[in-house]
Amino acid sequence: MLIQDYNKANCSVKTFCRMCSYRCPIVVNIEQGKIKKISGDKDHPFNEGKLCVKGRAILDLVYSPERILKPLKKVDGKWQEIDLEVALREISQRMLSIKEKYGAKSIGVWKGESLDSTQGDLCRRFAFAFGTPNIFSNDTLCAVSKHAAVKSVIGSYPTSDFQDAKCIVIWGSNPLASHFPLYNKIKEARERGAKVILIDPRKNSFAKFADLYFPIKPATDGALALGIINIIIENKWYDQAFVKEHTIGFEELVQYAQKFNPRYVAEETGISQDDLYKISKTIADSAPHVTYRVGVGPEHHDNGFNNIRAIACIGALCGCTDRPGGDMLEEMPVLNSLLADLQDTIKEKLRPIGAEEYPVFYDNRLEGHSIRAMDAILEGQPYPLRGIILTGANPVLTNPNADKVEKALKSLDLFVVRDLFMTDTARLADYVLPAASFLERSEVIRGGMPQNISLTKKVLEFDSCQNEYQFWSSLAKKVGIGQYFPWKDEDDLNRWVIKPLGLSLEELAQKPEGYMYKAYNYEKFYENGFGTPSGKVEFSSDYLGKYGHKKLPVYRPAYYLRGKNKDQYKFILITGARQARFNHSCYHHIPRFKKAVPWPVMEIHPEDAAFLQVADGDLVEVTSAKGSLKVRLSIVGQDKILRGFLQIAHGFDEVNVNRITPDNILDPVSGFPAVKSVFVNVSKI
Ligand SMILES: Nc1nc2c(c(=O)[nH]1)N[C@H]1C(S)=C(S)[C@@H](COP(=O)(O)OP(=O)(O)OC[C@H]3O[C@@H](n4cnc5c(=O)[nH]c(N)nc54)[C@H](O)[C@@H]3O)O[C@H]1N2
Ligand SMILES: Nc1nc2c(c(=O)[nH]1)N[C@H]1C(S)=C(S)[C@@H](COP(=O)(O)OP(=O)(O)OC[C@H]3O[C@@H](n4cnc5c(=O)[nH]c(N)nc54)[C@H](O)[C@@H]3O)O[C@H]1N2
Ligand code: SF4
Ligand SMILES: [Mo]
Repeated sequence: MLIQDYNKANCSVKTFCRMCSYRCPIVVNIEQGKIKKISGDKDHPFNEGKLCVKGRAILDLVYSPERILKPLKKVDGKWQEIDLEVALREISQRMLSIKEKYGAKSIGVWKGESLDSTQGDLCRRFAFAFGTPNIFSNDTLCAVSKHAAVKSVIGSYPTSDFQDAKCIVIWGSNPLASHFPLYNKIKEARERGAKVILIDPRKNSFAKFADLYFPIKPATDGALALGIINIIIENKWYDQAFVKEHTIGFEELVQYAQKFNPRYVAEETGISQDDLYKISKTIADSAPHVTYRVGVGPEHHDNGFNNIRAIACIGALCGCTDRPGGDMLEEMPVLNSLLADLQDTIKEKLRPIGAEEYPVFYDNRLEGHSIRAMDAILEGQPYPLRGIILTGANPVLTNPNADKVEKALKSLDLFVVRDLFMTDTARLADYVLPAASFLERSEVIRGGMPQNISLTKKVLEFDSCQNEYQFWSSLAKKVGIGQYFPWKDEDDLNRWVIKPLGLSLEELAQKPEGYMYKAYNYEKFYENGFGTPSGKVEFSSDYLGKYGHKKLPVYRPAYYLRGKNKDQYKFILITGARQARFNHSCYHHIPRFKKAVPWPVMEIHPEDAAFLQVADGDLVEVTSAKGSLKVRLSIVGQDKILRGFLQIAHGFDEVNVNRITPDNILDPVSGFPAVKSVFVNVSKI
């Protein structure tokens, strides 16, 4: 059924929630073109009808009275409504004049976390066709570091096989707040007898579902992982046949890991020698049915890349890779790619901002570094960046050093923002264009189940709210690259995307449970090897060595532990712990969410609070090298956070923690910023 038909009929449509990237299956009930109710799809095996608190607020998003429904242009500092066609024409003219003056690469395209899969690829396709390699995204802070780190060891990023797992190790993640469907799967695995281990400096809300919780000093996961490796090797608990046949660099790893004796590891991580032994033994006893999940916790430090590499080595050592109950290596569907015809041409000619400094990041994501983009805008180095078309992102709240982000974005010759709402980022733009929500588009997605793809349905439409396909294809025509968007409409594009599957769009649309393009096979390495340069698991990586990085997952203490500025600052601030109701800066406008959590609080240990002579709920000033922030305190339980460490969530506009996060302390391999180990002082107001 088409959107036109929904307008007339009373019907229910099966599609997917995209209030976060999990895409839980939903049923949308429509009466006369208006959505009356959305509920979880009980028939779908992925989540059996369960929705999280955000998934139950979809109507508050799509029908929010605060939505921008008309294109806006800033004239003399004030917003004026403008016709969509006129806005697109003006934007295209300004893009072309920037291109003429500075070259196409001076225009950047920026996409945020709310757009992925084909939606993200449309942005990339537009950029490449326009002739710029400068795509920026949330990926400068999200998942690329861990994906690249794990990929350097086992060749791709695994999916956890919770179904048969006997042990699940969670490093710096909170599935209850951030990964609702996984939380359900982990809970079920535990009911079947799996041991769940949580390693986190904060006893986060998931801890009550873990069998063992170990508080770790931030950014020391690498030392812990190498300590575990050392014990597993010394006791010969590793999978000797697997290591012999399928890995390289083992001898070097054995030698290096010897440095990580239990005493040193305990001192460095804060985890006792007994607990170190307990973690190692639990993993070894359950191997190969052990899977691990690395969250964003270990990523946001200046040594995260190698810490995560060390974590990945444990699973490989114990033979858990691509084995039942371990780390599954999914095979990707063969689909038509929106990038295949353009990517290589661009790659040969142009390097995006940040690619020279962070080539591992570039190799893994083929995009620019969004933090370095701010320097390019303000200083013109390595070349000027003068225009940005941004969609589905809010970097003033989500990139580090917000004052600098604002200053940079304000100084652009052209800044266009597409969003559903007037955000702190949109306020800086020359044009704000109303964007369609996920219910206003149809897209091909990888489902939550392995090797499964599905089609989401467009069930709603607002005039002037273009979806990504409509926007990029209409802008492409106006800047003279319309030939790269030959599809008649979104359905036509989706039809082309799935063509290699030998399945029609109509057939896919009729499979709300999705289409499993291939049955899952374990132990593919016997036949295909691993996706690394050598085809083996690489404990030592020549690829990383080639760029001047350490070949082994060498543990380098984070800057905050290395002593620099140690006397100047009293505390280390962790930022960005997820909250169930929000997705970064999203959904704060929903009145009942705003009422429940009006502002972020700063978590503090009771003894630190006593030392500062502050009480629960007090307003304090937190100061870092980048600025200061007034925030209310929450004195948490003795065992909830390590002494000397604090935590503030991100995404709140009035108390934007990224005003005080540094944009100049970055992991040398991945370029990820140390937003979870910020030196700060706290004073009472
Ligand atoms: N509700 C909600 N869900 C979300 C999101 C959201 O904004 N809201 N965002 C989505 C996105 S884009 C992402 S990337 C994911 C993130 O998902 P997760 O990685 O699960 O993020 P958090 O829930 O913040 O959990 C991170 C944990 O890491 C801990 N931590 C901090 N530093 C360290 C460290 O050095 N080592 C260890 N071991 N732990 C550390 C923190 O205390 C925190 O408990 O969530 C996704 N899901
Ligand atoms: N200090 C600190 N900073 C962090 C993190 C942290 O842990 N600590 N986490 C980082 C991580 S992992 C991530 S992923 C980033 C996220 O960074 P961003 O991607 O910038 O995050 P959002 O706040 O989700 O911004 C999404 C915007 O898209 C809009 N939007 C929603 N749906 C649509 C749509 O369908 N189309 C369009 N065009 N717009 C839409 C929303 O209204 C919102 O304004 O934040 C990062 N920032
Ligand atoms: S976890 Fe929640 S927000 Fe994310 S897709 Fe599922 S119901 Fe929607
Ligand atoms: Mo993220």
